[in-house]
Amino acid sequence: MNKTALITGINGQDGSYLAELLIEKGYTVWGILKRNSVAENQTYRIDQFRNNPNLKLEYADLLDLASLVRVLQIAKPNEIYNLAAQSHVRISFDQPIYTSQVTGIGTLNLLEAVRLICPNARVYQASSSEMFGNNIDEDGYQRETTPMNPVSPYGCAKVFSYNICRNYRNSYGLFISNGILFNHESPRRGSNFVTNKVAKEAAKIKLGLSDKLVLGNTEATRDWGHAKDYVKAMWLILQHDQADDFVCATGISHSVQYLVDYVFQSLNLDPQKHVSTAERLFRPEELKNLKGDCSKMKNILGWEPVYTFESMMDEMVQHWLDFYSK
Ligand code: NAP
Ligand code: F7E
Repeated sequence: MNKTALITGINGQDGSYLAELLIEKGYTVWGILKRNSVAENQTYRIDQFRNNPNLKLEYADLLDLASLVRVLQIAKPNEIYNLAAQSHVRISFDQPIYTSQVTGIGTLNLLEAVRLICPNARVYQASSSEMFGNNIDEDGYQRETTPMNPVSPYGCAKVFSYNICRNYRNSYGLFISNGILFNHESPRRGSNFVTNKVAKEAAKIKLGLSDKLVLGNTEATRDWGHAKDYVKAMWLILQHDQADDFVCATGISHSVQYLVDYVFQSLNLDPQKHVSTAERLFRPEELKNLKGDCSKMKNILGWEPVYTFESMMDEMVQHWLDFYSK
């Protein structure tokens, strides 16, 4: 029998790739949309398969428990992927209460709805490397056992969600798994995240449409993978025979400065002529270094990424060159 999945955050970066993957695998996919006043903005990342008969969309919101109950009642999912969040770390300092409500309490609303309506469904929670903050194991990596010490309102909200998922798993025997994913990017990434900001602005500079790129902290390092590889990990986590928590990462870390140099060099541009920094783009507290050890995921679930940092950034730069050359 074909499976049914529900994705919260279906029109986000990850939700759009995950929906494509699940439809390819024969799932019926339900997605919830938070209402936007511009109808065209509602589904732009999923418009290319919007008319697929196996894709079903409903208005609902993680902050509106009744709407979650309504959607679970009609969708009757076997698998639920909770990807919805206010996911921007810098913005979480500007909107800490809203971020805590959506990214933290929103998860609890969903778990309560699951407990009431479909307790046999398997639930994936989008946990984040931001939960570790500046804790690093002695060998320089973060992994499932690294203590969590978040340094942003977003990270604090994600730790709450991670813990409440474990609590509901242990208390009620629900199948709830956390994927602790390190940064993952793509041409569908919001262009206010650093990889896509650099790719977009460098392409504009190359085409003579702009001259400057202004950044915050370029010394921070991140472990960047491709969202297409990471949604495969989400699916594998829910196919495992028991609920568990898994880190997903590449194990390779680069600085923001390295990212800038790589992208500008790939376009034969000199970053020193175009790139500057501004204090307003720094964060009140910075997460300095991320590098993940995903041996558990590789050994137990057999996950392997296809993209490299370089092939991912090349794809993103090409996307913006094509976009602005139309
Ligand atoms: P994203 O592009 O920002 O997508 C977030 C999604 O959540 C959007 O579809 C958004 O809808 C939806 N949403 C926001 N508030 C909502 C609410 N109150 N009710 C219902 N839907 C709501 O994020 P992403 O990069 O795809 O990440 C997916 C998940 O993984 C997030 O939970 C994120 O925190 C987590 N995560 C991401 C990364 C990463 O590097 N990408 C790493 C670790 C964890 P609108 O667009 O209509 O606002
Ligand atoms: O920043 C630095 C910034 O906003 C990366 C989210 O998906 O991954 C993401 O969070 C680094 C930081 O991602 C700019 O200070 C410098 O050190 O692309 P980002 P993030 O904060 O790591 C985690 C795992 C998540 O879970 C989140 O949802 O780049 N940086 N200059 C900048 N960052 C931005 N955005 N803009 C700049 O101009």
